[in-house]
Amino acid sequence: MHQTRIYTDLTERHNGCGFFWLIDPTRVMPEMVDPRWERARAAGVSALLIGTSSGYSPAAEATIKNIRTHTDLPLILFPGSAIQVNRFVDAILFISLVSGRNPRYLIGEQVDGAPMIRSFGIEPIPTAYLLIESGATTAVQFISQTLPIPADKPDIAKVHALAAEYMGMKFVYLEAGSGAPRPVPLEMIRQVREYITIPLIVGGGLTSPQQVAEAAEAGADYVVVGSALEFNPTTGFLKEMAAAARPAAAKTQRNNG
Ligand code: 1GP
Repeated sequence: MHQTRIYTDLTERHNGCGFFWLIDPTRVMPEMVDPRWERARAAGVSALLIGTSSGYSPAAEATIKNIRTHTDLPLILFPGSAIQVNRFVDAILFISLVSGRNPRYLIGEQVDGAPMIRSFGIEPIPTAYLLIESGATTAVQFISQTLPIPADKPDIAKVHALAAEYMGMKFVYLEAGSGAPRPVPLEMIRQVREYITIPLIVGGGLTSPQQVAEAAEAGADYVVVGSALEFNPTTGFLKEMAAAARPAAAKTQRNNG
């Protein structure tokens, strides 16, 4: 049995909506140190997600190694493909792009990556990844050559999420895409949250504390923010964004109960 420590910590030990800060390792120089890394836990960040949909390199790996030495938060890889698996992370969102019908991203990359995950002793967290239409062609859509779920069709998102739960997935991730002009609709978040029992991650295009708070209130158990924290690289903004996730306090209790 593989380890489940990170997932257990994330899902049992926090109240309200958790906050994942997504860092794209290809956009940070390996020798650079972001002072926010050491402050992230105190700022209210639950874990750092490390991921990119645009290529990968040894420099990105050096960046991840560097981040590792500046935070005690869990580092969770959020990979675009198997070649991104590396030994410096604690866990990996073991993603299947279930909204699509491209076998490479449903099972192919997973078969390539699994032996490396095993040999590095990384915790795999089975995650159903649902790409939601957001008003633009996102990198994930283009690279994966899959159609996103229409934003006004929550019923389609619901049945994909339910099937994923029945397949044993531990998270459902509703993804509008990095830099999405429109985040995942609140009504879709609400309906999916009501329909399944596993935790729900929501990300893509959340740029303000208000948008984070709305996603949390609608039912997200974790929100993911990347681009906005690149555009505004202050600790104050990181704190504001993470704090905005918290008013949805009772929700995780409800889901766990
Ligand atoms: C993308 O959901 C994440 O995979 C985060 O998106 O960069 O728009 O915050 P943003």
